[in-house]
Parts: sequence; C-alpha cells; structure tokens
Amino acid sequence: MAINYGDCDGKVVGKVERTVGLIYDETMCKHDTPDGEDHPECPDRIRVIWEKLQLAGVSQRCVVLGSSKAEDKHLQLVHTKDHVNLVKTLSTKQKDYRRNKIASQLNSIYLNGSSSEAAYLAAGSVVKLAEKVAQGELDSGFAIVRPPGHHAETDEAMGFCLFNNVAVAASYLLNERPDLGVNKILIVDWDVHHGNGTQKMFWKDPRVLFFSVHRHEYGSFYPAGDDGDYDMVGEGLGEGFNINVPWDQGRCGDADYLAAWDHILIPVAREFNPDIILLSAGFDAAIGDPLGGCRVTPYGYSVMLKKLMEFAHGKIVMALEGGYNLDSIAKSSLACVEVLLEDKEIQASSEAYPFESTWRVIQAVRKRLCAYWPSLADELSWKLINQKVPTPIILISSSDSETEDDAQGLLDQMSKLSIENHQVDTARTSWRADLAKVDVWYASFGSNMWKPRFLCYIQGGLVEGMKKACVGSMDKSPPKEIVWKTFPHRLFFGRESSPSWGVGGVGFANPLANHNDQIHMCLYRITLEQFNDVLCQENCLNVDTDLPVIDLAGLQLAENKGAIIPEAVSNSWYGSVVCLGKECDIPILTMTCTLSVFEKFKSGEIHLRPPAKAYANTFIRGLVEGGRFSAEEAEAYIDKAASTPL
Ligand code: X5A
Ligand code: ZN
Repeated sequence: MAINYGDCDGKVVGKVERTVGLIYDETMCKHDTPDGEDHPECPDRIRVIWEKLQLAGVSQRCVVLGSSKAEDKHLQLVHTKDHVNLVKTLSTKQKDYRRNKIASQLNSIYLNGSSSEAAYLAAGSVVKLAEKVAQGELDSGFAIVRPPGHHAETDEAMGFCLFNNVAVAASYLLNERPDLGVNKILIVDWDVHHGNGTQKMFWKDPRVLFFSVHRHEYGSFYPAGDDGDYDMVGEGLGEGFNINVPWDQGRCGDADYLAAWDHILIPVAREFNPDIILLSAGFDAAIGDPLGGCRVTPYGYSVMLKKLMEFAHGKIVMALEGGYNLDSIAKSSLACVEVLLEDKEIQASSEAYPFESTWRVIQAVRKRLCAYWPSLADELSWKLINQKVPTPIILISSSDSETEDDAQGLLDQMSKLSIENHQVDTARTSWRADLAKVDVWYASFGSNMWKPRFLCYIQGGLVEGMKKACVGSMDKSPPKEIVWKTFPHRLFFGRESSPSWGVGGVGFANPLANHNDQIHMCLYRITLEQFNDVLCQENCLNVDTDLPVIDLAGLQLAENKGAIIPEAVSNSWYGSVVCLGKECDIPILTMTCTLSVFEKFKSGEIHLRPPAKAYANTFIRGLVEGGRFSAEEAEAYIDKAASTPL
C-alpha cells in the first residue's frame, strides 16, 4: 500500500491509499455493429470512462494492467463447449452475412469480425483482475470491459453479452484456484437489468451469493419473465443464496438503491461474510441513461460501493456491464474508482426518500428470504417506511426509450420542480377506483378473440405460442360477459414481427367503417380500468401509470367522435381507440392503428404481412370456440384478409 502524508493542523496524518488495478484495452472497442449503425452498446462507452479517469488524474494513481485473453477451459467452467466454440469461430475470416445470421437468431446481439476477440479479452481481463485481487497483489480494481456479460447464459449470448465475464471469474476463483483461499463470493449486480445469466450459473451453488437489483415491472422489463422476481431464491444447496430486488417501476434513484442496501444487501453480506466481492457494475440505472430510466447519481454509486468496502477487507472487483449515457457512465465510474482509492469522504446525504413501492418490494424480499438470513426477520419500522416524501416527480418517460436525457439537465430540473408527491400518488390510486366503476365492451378482433389469450392481459401469464408473458391488469377479475358481433371494418395483417408472436404480421382493423367489409369481433365486458391496462399492454407500456391513458372524458370523446388518439399511445401500434357503438347501453371500444398509420399501410410504407403461425392459430381457436365458424371457415377468413390488398 502506498501511504500519502498530508498536513492537517500542523500534525502529520497518514492517509492510506489503496492499490487499485485498472484494466482497459482499446482492442475491445473494435467490437461494433457490422454496418456502422448506431447502437447504445457502443465502443465509446469504455473510451469515455478511460479518458475521464485519465483527465481526473485518477488512472495515474492506479496500477494499470494489460488486458488478457480468457482461456477456453476457464470459459467452459460456466459455458458449454458449443457456446465457447461459437464465439471463438466468429473470426475475422468469416463473412459478415454469416455472423449477421447468427446474431439475428439471438436476442439483442450484434456481431462483427472483432467481437470474438473483444469477448475473450473482456472475460480474460475480469479473470486476471479477480486473480490479482484475490491473491492480494491488488486491494481492488475495475475492469473497463465490453461486451458486457451478465445476460450471457451457459449456452447463449443475449442482451449485448457474449461471455459472462463475472461468472467466469467467480468460477475460476472457486474451482481453479483453491490455493487463493476464496471459498465464498458475493456477486453484486447493480446493472438496471436482471443478471439472468449469472443467476442461473450459480443457482444451486451456496459458495456464490448472487444479489441483483433491477427494474422488473412484473416481468415486463428486459430480459423479461419471472427469473428476476424475488421468489427466485436458488435451489438445492444454493437455496437462499440468490437475492433479487425487483423494482416495479422506473425512476428509482439513490434513496431507493440505498434502502435496498441498508435493509437487504448489507445485513445479508454481514452474515454471509464473503472472501471477495465481484461487482457487475452496469451504470444504466444512472440518471440520464436512455435505457434504464432510473436516477442513480455518481454520489449514489459511491455510497453503495463504500458500503460494500466493509466486507472482504475491501477486496472488490468491479466489471463494467451496461450503461449507455456516455456522460453518466464516465462520471459514475470516476466516483467509484475514487472510492476504491479511499480518498473520498462521503458525508453528503441525499434529500430524497424511497418510493412507497420501494418499501413494498424491500419488505417482500425480506419476508421471502428471512428464513435463510435472520437479519432480515424484523419488520421494518412504521416510522421508517412512512417518512415524508419530498422527492419531486419528474414527468419524463422512464421506459426503455431511445431518447437520451442530459444528466445535468435532469439534475437542474429536479432542483427546480417541486410538485408534491402525494398529489400524484392520490391521482394514481384514485383514477383506478373511478374507472373501475365504469363498464365498457372491449371488442377484440385478433388473438384476443380466444379467451385464454385475452385473460393473459387480465390475469397475467401466457398461452402456448407466445414468446413473452403478460403482466395482466391490476384488477384481475374476469370479463363479466362475452358476446360476438360483426362490424363493417376491414381486417388486415401487417408489420414485420411482434414481441408476443415473433416474425409475422399481426391483425389491425381499418379505423374507418367501410360497408364492403366485415370483421368478426369478440366483445368482453370489462371495466374502463381494465381496458386501460389492456391498452397499455397491447402497446408495450407499463400498466402501473400515474394517469389513465383514456379517462372518463376520453371515453366521452370517443363516443362522440367515433375515435380518439390518446397521447400516451399516439405513436404506438394500437394508437387509436375506436368506438363502434353501444351494446345494452355500454360503449363498445376497440383499439387499432391510427388513420395516418393506416394510410402508410395502404401506400406500402409500412408492410402488410401474413400473420405468424402461432398468432393465426390462436386467432382461429377464438373464432371456432366463439361458435360461429368451423376451422376451415376461420382459416379462409384469415387467408382472405391476409391476401386482399387494402
Ligand atoms: C448489459 C445490458 C441490456 C440489453 C437490453 C436489450 N444489456 N434491449 O445492459
Ligand atoms: Zn443493463
């Protein structure tokens, strides 16, 4: 350890600077999109971090190490031979089209001639750093690597990740280096996405305590599904050694993350007493991140890291995962390395308090895990969770959006805004109560005509053929009545693919009536609250919104005008709510594309396309079970709609 002496009130005080390793290699910047297209996971991510550390004079105080290629036998500790070979043979000699084909069969992956080399360097560098920290040559370190790793599964690349860098390093220490005496590893994953790959790799392994805090939103946030939920606690000997903190909304910030630290992670880490900590350090929960929609500040990251330094004698290996706002990730990284160097006194406290939903999640996690970790057993005090909430609400889209918000701009906004949180909270709960009192007919004309599929939107879940589970409505009561009706609108199929059904068109109705056409619809009597939740799910929006997409005034307007385009869905696939009339004095609503999008279908600017097989099957089942059609008639109806030009 290097010791700096500073002068303080005439007395000489010793300040210990810890030995911090950094790994950065420009070669990892060569992994890029094959066609030069923009992508959030871009080469500049690691460049800006490295430049920031240099400019701040911080890298100069660290031990800078060269990168190193992972060995196949180490990769195979967590990956299959086939997967390692696949990545290995993405060599420069192969033609782009072959790589593009491989990439297109994977979820959120691009590949070029340098991807293989970068992936080997990313994994190898984390292994190297972990080894040096474990053996005491370094106190801690940061591997500034890409591609990231935590989504990579044993046998599959996904979510911008090729090899699971952190998992390879953990497995290397445990299985290949008994001499280093690492028997227990805590992996902390603060990337905004769930570390699905890492979770699975150590699912039954009590030597690895995996902790991931991430946006989950009932399974709708990437990587989607139930894996990231808090009841996924591990199995067999590993039961209790997997901890997920699944946020059910975006916008979480320092206060929310620190509450998860103070009331889950830190007490558990104290009980587990790790020999080393590996940190899946994605910075996409940072304020201003275009994918994350959360608001963690560099200060927040530095406190979270500082709190981890009380364990394992401060042996912490940070590995970069996600993080897509270049400015945010550079600042957050700098704040973290400064903490590793131990030259930052952290005392500033945040003004904000956690969201109510944050306490709900934390309490659920504690309850689920207290059998394994006694320190989680106590009920949190009423006083703690009912602290006044002075955090201003910023009305920005917090979804997986492509817009890049300037972090400083947001901070400025935050300090100016002073909307009382409880006003919004009240609005949020009361719109549901109000709209739950009003019934509408939801007229479905696609796969929703099959009741079990429609029920996914009410009760959550999925039916055969669907690629992704639905969240369901907040009100899970089934429809009160079902009737079938025929309307004078055109049915057609278009767009390339859908999240639910994969490649193939999905059904639309022309927004305007046309007396030459007929569309068969299944009408479900549900509440206007449920209709809102269906509308959100059809448009890939979060159902847990502060305001309804269509309120009573909107319903009135739709009845009067025949159709409305609610602001929140105006740019989505089903951007138009059409009123088809009334049945028993209850308005009949359907959702379809807007008129302007319909014009684009007509002109060919947006493609018509026959439905995906699984989608068409569901559609047919609905029509047949509705009792009006034979399977042949249903098929003919679809074929005609799919083959007749608009
Ligand atoms: C490492 C990471 C995110 C993938 C998002 C895909 N991956 N939509 O942040
Ligand atoms: Zn991420």
